[in-house]
Amino acid sequence: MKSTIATLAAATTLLLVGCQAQDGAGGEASENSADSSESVRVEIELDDSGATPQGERVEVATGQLVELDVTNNSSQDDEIHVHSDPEQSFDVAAGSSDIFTFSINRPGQVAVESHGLGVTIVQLVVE
Ligand SMILES: [Cu+2]
Repeated sequence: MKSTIATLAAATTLLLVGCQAQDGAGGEASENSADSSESVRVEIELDDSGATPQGERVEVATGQLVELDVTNNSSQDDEIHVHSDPEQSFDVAAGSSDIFTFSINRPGQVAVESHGLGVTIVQLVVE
């Protein structure tokens, strides 16, 4: 009985999340991100202790728009480095936020790194 209630609660939560994703700003990175008609948005926060997310895998389709929504709360200017071919990098000054948009046309794994912090933020799995 307990587990039935828990399952129902989980299902309800999923439904609510689904609605919010459709009504809200949308494009949030999720398990369903293989739909290449929508962009994949990755919200990134940098501070002096590291990056959030850090090392997470994010699935994207080839050619799909990827939006990196970066907030740099650390005390240093940073450079976001996308290890695609050709590679790309984006500057984010300390205390600022910016959105960087790009797409990757070749399947494979592409690391997105913070060079200031020396960490991998996300690993894009391009299929
Ligand atoms: Cu790099």
